[in-house]
This record gives sequence, C-alpha cells and structure tokens, in this order.
Amino acid sequence: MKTILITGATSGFGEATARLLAQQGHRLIITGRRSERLTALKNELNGAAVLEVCFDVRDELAVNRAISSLPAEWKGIDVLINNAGLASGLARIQDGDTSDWNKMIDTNIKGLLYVTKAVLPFMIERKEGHIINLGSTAAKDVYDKGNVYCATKFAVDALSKSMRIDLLEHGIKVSQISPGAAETEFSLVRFEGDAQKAKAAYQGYQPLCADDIAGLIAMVIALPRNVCVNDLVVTSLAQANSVYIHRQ
Ligand code: NDP
Ligand code: 8X3
Repeated sequence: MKTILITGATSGFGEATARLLAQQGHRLIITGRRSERLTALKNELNGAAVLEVCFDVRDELAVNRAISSLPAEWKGIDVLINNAGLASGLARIQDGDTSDWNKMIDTNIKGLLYVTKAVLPFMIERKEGHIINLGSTAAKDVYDKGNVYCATKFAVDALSKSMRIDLLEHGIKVSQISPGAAETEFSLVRFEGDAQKAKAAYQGYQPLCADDIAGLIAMVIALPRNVCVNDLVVTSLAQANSVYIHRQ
C-alpha cells in the first residue's frame, strides 16, 4: 500500500488512475482545481483512504501551501503522478494566441516543476519515492499546429530525463508515460468546449481511453523497487506516431 499524489484527478487519466489505485488499496491524495469533482470522486471511492486537496498547479504559492500543510500522516508520499496538463488551441505559430501559450507553458512545465519541488523534500528525506510524469507522443514528433503544446511535452521529456539523473543518488525513480491520442476531456479543453471539434479528433478510429493509461500507470507503480520504467510510449492500434493515424 502506497501513498500516491495525483495531479489532475478530476478528469481523464488522473480520475481513472485514482479509481484503479483506490481499488488496489493505495492511499490517495487527489488534486485539481474543480473542488466539486474532487469531492464527488472522494465520495465515490467511499471506503478508500482519500484526501482531496484543491489547487491550481500554476500558482506556486498555492502549491507550496497545499503541500506543506498536508496532515503529517499524508506527507510520506511514495508516488507523485504529475498528470495535470492541457492543450489550449490548435493553430499555426503565426496565428497562435499568446494566452493559450502561457496557459500551456504555465501548466505543463512550470506547474509540474512547482509540484515536484514541493513534494521532493519528503521523498529525499526518506531516500525513496517515484515520480511519474505524463509526457506524450507529441514530445517524440511534432505535428501540424501542435507547436507550443508539443514544445511543453518536449520539455516534460527533458525534465523526466534530467530528474532521473538528479535523483539517482536519492533512490528516487522517475518514469514517464507518453501516450498518443486518448479520448478524455483533453480535446474538449483544447477546443474550449466545442464538442463537435473534440469528437472529430477521434473520428474513424478507436483511440486510447483513460482506463488504458490508468492500467499502465498502475503497472509501472507495481514493479519491484529495483526496476524503473524510464519511458513508456503507447498508442492505440490505429496510431503509428504523433503524425500518422489510420482513420476508416
Ligand atoms: P483531461 O482534460 O481529461 O484532464 C486534465 C486534468 O488536468 C484535469 O483533472 C484538470 O483538472 C487538470 N488540470 C488542468 N490544468 C490544471 C491546473 N492549472 N491546475 C491543476 N490541475 C489542472 O485530460 P487528460 O486526462 O487527457 O490529460 C492528462 C495529461 O495527459 C495531460 O498532461 C495531457 O497533456 C496528457 N496527455 C493526454 C493525451 C490525450 O490524448 N488525452 C495524450 C498524451 C498525454 P481541473 O480542470 O479540475 O483543474
Ligand atoms: C496529447 C495527444 O493527440 O495531441 O498529448 O498528440 S495529441
């Protein structure tokens, strides 16, 4: 039984992972900005040990306050799942909206860094821990109009590799899961709630789903202490890489 903090547990991969890990008997700290969803998930997981903590990963002060004020019995975090993230917009660089760029950079890169920095002292002190970062196939090859989103995931890729070096001497594992297209709220967020555009992203093929990624995260967590998955690149059967998707 491990204590596991999940960022972005209100939807998609984070929510599905919380459900699976709770079933497996782990203690969970579920986080996100939408407190009503956190409470609903905690209620649904009734019986499991769940602590809900609401904060925006972009707000460094809020992140530090939330982590430092965790009750003592919740500070022994064994696994941090850096999952919170988003794409905002899909446009060529010359047409891009700088507020979309800021949102993606602040969430996917800076937010991940803030949470990691806040949690690491607990892991370093215990000389044990596991950080799992959500990368993407968008960090392996860029795709048309993906520019800044891809750049943030390339940054996550670089940070995952760097953290693994930095934390070797502290006995802390760093893994990255790099999924291809998965149907969650990801595209709905990218297209600002336009359900038709979001649906079109997954038309003509069967994409990954949140439970597929939850299963892989649970598998990576369950490996023996001496085994560290560095990077798991995973796509649906219909997808070869971030560019090629076979649609019927
Ligand atoms: P969802 O939109 O379904 O979930 C995103 C989660 O991130 C939500 O719980 C949301 O919570 C949280 N989040 C977003 N911004 C913030 C913020 N500022 N502070 C705190 N939490 C935040 O998307 P997915 O589950 O698909 O995405 C999860 C991760 O996986 C992301 O990092 C994404 O880039 C990555 N990914 C997704 C793929 C896909 O095709 N779906 C493929 C590859 C990687 P709330 O809004 O309540 O704050
Ligand atoms: C998100 C998946 O489809 O934008 O990382 O490459 S996609």
